[in-house]
Amino acid sequence: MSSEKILITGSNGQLGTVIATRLIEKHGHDNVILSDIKGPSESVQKFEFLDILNKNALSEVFKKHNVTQVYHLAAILSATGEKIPMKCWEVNVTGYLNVLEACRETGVKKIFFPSSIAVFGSDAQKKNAPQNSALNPSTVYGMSKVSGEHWSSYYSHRYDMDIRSLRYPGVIGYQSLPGGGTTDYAVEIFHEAILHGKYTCFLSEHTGLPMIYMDDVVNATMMLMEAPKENITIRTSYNLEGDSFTPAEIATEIQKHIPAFEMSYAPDERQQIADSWIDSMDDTAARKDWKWRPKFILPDMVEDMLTNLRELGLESKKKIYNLEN
Ligand code: NAD
Ligand code: AKB
Repeated sequence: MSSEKILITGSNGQLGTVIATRLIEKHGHDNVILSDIKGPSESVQKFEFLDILNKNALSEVFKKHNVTQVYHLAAILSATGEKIPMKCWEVNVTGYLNVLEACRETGVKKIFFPSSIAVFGSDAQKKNAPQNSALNPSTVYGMSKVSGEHWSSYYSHRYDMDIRSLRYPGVIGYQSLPGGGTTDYAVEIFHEAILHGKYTCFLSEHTGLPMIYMDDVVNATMMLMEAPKENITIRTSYNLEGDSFTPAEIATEIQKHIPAFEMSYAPDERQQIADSWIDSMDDTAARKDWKWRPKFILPDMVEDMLTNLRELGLESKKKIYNLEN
């Protein structure tokens, strides 16, 4: 069994719940410690209530469990971040610095930090944005991720820590619900298509954004974290591409499975955020350094989402929407 002790911050979120499952499969329940400010929805073997703004508590928990690796997933996402910008900066930047300092103090060397397409601003090349683009985001979330990328590089070089990072696209998965992002529509649309046969999208129909399927995100994260150290040439964050598409293109693909599905559009304040992001990015470095290749493009994602959400059945409808039947 694994000699690693892996702690996940923000483990109850959209990604944490799924990444935790994969890490537990690989390393065993005893070696994966979940943590969040809110309790888990199901009982888990090792869970700590842990606020990343409390640095002493982070150090105590790392020492208590002899932690060797941290997957730092706690954050406030783009749309929520624009409502509470100071809190977003505090959690995403001060919270990350607390994690880095607690790691340095307790000898944790290996850390995963998720960045985002939100690092790109409206001056970045829209299609196939290069790895080394100018990063001038217009959201506080994007600013916090640019800052996190620089701190990752700084701690890697200054303190010889092994910090690895990916610029995740918007993540689509059936396993969990998204938590306050601009790309959330691409998950909501599937739930609404199955439950009500229609969806009103908060982005306009031709808003192209980079997206990725949950299975690919988990695979990419594991591939990056397991790659030999000498293969890691980028210590800020790797561009990562799954597939890129618009709300209209998802709707058309859903209609192939649910012909009566109706899509309408009522763009809100999230449109401005999406407009400032790129359409797609160049992930040549990830492909070269640790052999990244996505498995899912839009038609595969749509088929897999609909199949799995249907298989989850009424139980999940009740859980997600609090419906009687
Ligand atoms: P999420 O919002 O679903 O989950 C974040 C979790 O962090 C929540 O469970 C929340 O309770 C927890 N949290 C918030 N403040 C905390 C604090 N002070 N201390 C401890 N925990 C706290 O987010 P997610 O979608 O799972 O995202 C995980 C990471 O991936 C984030 O860094 C996010 O920026 C990044 N990311 C996500 C996506 C996506 O589409 N989901 C895309 C790009 C990047
Ligand atoms: C968001 O929309 O905020 C996230 C992200 C792309 O970082 N899903």
